Amino acid sequence: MKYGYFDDEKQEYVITRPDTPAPWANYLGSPAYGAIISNNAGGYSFAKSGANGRILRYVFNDFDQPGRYIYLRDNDTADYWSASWQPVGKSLDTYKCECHHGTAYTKMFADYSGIHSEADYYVPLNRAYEVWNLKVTNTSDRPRNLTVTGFAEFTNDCNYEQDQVNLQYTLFITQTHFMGNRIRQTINENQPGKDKADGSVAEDRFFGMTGAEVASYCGDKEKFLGRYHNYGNPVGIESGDLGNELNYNENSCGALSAVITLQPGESKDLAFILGMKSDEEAAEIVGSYEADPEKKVEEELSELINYWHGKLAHLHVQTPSPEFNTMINTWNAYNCFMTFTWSRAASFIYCGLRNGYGYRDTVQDIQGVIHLAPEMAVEQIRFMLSAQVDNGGGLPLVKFTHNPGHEDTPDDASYVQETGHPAYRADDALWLFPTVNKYIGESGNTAFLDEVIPYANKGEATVYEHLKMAIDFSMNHLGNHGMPAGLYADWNDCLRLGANGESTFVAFQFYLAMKILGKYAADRNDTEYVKYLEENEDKLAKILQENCWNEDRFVRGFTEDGQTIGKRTDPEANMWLNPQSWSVISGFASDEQADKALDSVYNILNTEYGVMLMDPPYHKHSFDGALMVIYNQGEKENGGIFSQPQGWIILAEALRGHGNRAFKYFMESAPSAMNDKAEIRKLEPYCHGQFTEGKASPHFGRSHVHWLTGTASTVMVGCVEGILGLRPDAKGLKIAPSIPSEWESFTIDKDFRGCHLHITFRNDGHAESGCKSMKVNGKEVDGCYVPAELLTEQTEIEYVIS
Ligand code: IFM
Repeated sequence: MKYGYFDDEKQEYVITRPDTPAPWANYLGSPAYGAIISNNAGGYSFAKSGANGRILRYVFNDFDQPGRYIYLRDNDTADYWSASWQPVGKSLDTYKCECHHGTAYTKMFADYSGIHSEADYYVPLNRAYEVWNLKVTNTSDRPRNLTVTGFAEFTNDCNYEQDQVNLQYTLFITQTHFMGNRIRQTINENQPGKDKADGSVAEDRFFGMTGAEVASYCGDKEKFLGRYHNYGNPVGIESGDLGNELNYNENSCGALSAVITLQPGESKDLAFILGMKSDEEAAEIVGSYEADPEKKVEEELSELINYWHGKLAHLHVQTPSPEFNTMINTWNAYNCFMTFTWSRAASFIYCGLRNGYGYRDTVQDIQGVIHLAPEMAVEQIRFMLSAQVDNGGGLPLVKFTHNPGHEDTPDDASYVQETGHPAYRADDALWLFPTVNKYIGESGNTAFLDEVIPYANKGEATVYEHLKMAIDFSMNHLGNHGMPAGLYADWNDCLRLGANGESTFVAFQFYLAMKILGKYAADRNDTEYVKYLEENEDKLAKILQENCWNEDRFVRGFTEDGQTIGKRTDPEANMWLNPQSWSVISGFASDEQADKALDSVYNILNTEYGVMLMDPPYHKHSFDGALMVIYNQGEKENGGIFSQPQGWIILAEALRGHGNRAFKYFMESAPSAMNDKAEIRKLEPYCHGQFTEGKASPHFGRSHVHWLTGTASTVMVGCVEGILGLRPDAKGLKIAPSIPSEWESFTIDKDFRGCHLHITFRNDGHAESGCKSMKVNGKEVDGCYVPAELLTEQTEIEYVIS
């Protein structure tokens, strides 16, 4: 079943049926002021922190309420509806609507009883407040008398949990005031200086309206809704008069009504503005929309669109696959920017309670934007290097208040107590290698390796030395066979292999890390270190070959007490995805092993909705460190189709030149490819989820945990480096696509180091990969490699696959 379509021209997803199987969301704003909005206007807003700066209330795990509601009422008939289908929820026979989710804005269009409305929701670029602009048009042939009401439900406390649970306190601390064109909500107003217990100063919230006089207002939620009413039929809307009530205790809100008359064909713009500012600033902000709200809104929306579309335009593909084009050009790319910006901070699933960045998540998220915004990426790489401890390990959780050079580490009880992270993880710092390498490839900025960056706890070092320390960390934490120890966990949060147990996945990461650093060391004539790395690489390779290859697969690892995890004869979890894909990505597997391991993945783990993380799920034969057994079979790490590894298997197949399979895996897991199966996937067809329920689940194919997932970056990398084969290194660009053999031609437009590349591919012979010839600006080059010296402002590349 289909609920909408991709408008690739406008880079919007258009929802044509509002009764979607889950709230389909969009992100507005930035960490300074963030807002999440669903296709039915549900969602919440916050300043700086989803947990501690919460402004709008939202009930998680419920039915997507409350939200940013705009009600319309026909004062001649007393009939009323909302600018989004919910909360009033008129019959879809008579109420027609569309929701357009765009890049950092959402538009709701509705037509009901001869009235057309367009509500535009956005946070202006670099501003810390939000705008809901309603353009209402009389499309009937008679004058219409309407009341338009905006409603925002404030939290009673900036801390989301306090607001929800500490009612003996929070019900007695708020007041609202009417300020002429806005409601002002104060918290702890009675406290001199309004200094909060935690030392911060609470700011007032405001909800203002411009474009018409306020006809009536309400600052008290219960008065607005009325007891035994709900958001769909508030008494203030039914009656057409908000009663000019304010709150003193209990729950506050901002509700403002305007009464307008529209002649046939006439339109009017009303802007509602919401934020958390001092009253003086609020007055200024609301006032700035007074002169010409329509013009200001238009300008602000174009500014936002230009900003985001400008970022996304740095890579544009035109292939025979609309599902691929829309993900690469818009939605997967935008998803990468959202994970880069928001980490795992706030969504309809993440309530905002995380008080920092996960090390591995963040370092991986960076990879997804490197090809579009290397200058943004490097800032974040610097930040993450400053969260590396001087022993080479990463801080498992990097606090939002991170203070490089002064942080406690997992070796300190204080860190453990504050963050809840008791120990180092085996993989965290190893993610730095591919991320730094991709950045250097994209930018050509090898001088980055010499930049001096502090460690998290004390001291500082060049980036090159930081990387050496990451190698030392793994070297100093080896297990029984001499492979990297599993420590508290590797990429798989649910796998506790322990201080002497070992992870094959981390061993492959470590192998790749040594290869990457080996190249840098050779370029710098650090010959002793090159030798050291080569020796250890060989040693590790031998250990891996002797212990981890099991006929047609690599095992997952070893427990402290010597049990092998992921043997083909194990009754459960005998086949794991990540060691197979990473054996190829790391460059470790022989050709024969690579093809066998990838075939095993295909034959044993693949499903129509993607590849399961492992199979069979743990049920009766788990071991002590197999925490995933807490999940139902087929869910999450227990045999679910975990989404992030889909990117790695796409990449691995592509690196082997298996374009058909790489693309098949892309299609199985692409949200866009599920657009007409939305009743199965349930999640938004334009963003990734954390996982899809596996074969063992009665809800096989249903996806969960929208938007904020490392999948965005791994699938992006799998597609850009793998399928499209764009593999820059410090000296130029290697092009090695692995495509479905049915593609006869496609084009890529890419901005690269200040030049624009237009690449046309021909594949008349229907191959999956391989380079027959390549011309750069008309000149044949060897090895399908574009040396940086050949780049011109407009570089034309003609590539023949077969
Ligand atoms: O790798 C982790 C990630 O850090 C958090 N979500 C789950 C993934 C797999 O366990």
